[in-house]
Amino acid sequence: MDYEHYMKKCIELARNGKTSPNPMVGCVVLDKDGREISSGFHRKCGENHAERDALLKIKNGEDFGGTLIVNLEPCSHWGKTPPCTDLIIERGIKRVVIGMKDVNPKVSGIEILKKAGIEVIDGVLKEECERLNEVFIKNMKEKKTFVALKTAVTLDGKIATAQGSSKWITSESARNEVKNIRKRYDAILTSSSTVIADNPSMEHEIKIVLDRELKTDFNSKIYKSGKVYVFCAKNSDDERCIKTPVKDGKLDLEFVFSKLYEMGIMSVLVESGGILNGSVLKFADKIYQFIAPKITGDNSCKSCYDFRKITDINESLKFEIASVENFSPDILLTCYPISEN
Ligand code: AOF
Ligand code: ZN
Repeated sequence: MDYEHYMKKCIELARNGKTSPNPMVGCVVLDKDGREISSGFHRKCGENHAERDALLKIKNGEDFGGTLIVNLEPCSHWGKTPPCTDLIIERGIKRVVIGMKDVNPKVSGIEILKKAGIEVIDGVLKEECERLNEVFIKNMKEKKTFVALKTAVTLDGKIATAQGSSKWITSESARNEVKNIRKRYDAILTSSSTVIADNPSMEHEIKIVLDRELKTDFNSKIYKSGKVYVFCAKNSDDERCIKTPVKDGKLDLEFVFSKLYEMGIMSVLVESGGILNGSVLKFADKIYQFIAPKITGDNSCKSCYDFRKITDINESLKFEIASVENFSPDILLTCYPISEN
């Protein structure tokens, strides 16, 4: 049986959900002869889990002796919804195929299914399933917000000319992809310098501006839509402002990211200039790097990561490139830091 095919389908279904802080989960059900009879996904935190969504669409009995495929170990606890293992057992499913084990300590679904005499096949497309729920995994294991960084550079790694001209480095198709990427994150984050230099609107439900001195004009486009929070070192009566400690002359990012987690923001996409990008690198779980086939000029052009001085190339931060995609004429590299960093 080609379970990988169905697991891919689960992953695709799962992506339809806007589930934060919950995981993205999709499910396919086959009857006892291996024919697909139902599918479902988790739409939103608090609503039915993928398994329940798929099973409730079919008449009790049709799925008797069938196989259930799901990208995450079924839950076995009472949360906002009842345990999925109860329903799977009740429906007489005889085999459950799982992508990855749940990192939520409350869940021990595999054990419970096995005890009920159900065959469990675990680890099908495990890596893809873990990538799908990388935010949930980080949140559960580390109790921290997942930090992604997006940048768009020229072949010589520049984001702007010395005068700050940066519109537009990448093509329309790349910029459209940025809109898709933003949708996957609970919030986007930028700096006062970017707001002042580019006056972007950055469409999103939740926007974060790091503005130590409160230099930005609150009439700038970014403040016109969505919910905006401003991290600053000054006292302010404006309810959007969050007083933040300063470290080495800059807003303390450790504080910022832990505050975001406290606020229930499980993932954030940083879109800013070289200085903030450089400081964020230490926290970045993932980098989206668009590259445009252009060359700007000399060293007066702005570099995309103003990080640190090093003398030995072995000291550089190292990444794994997870994918290379074409957004012609540009490309997108998706990178993950290597843990030895
Ligand atoms: C989901 N959707 O499809 C599956 C989940 O509070 P609850 O009842 O929604 O439970 C949330 C937990 O259930 C979640 O942390 C995860 O461990 C498990 N499985 N969650 O939101 C799903 N299968
Ligand atoms: Zn469940």
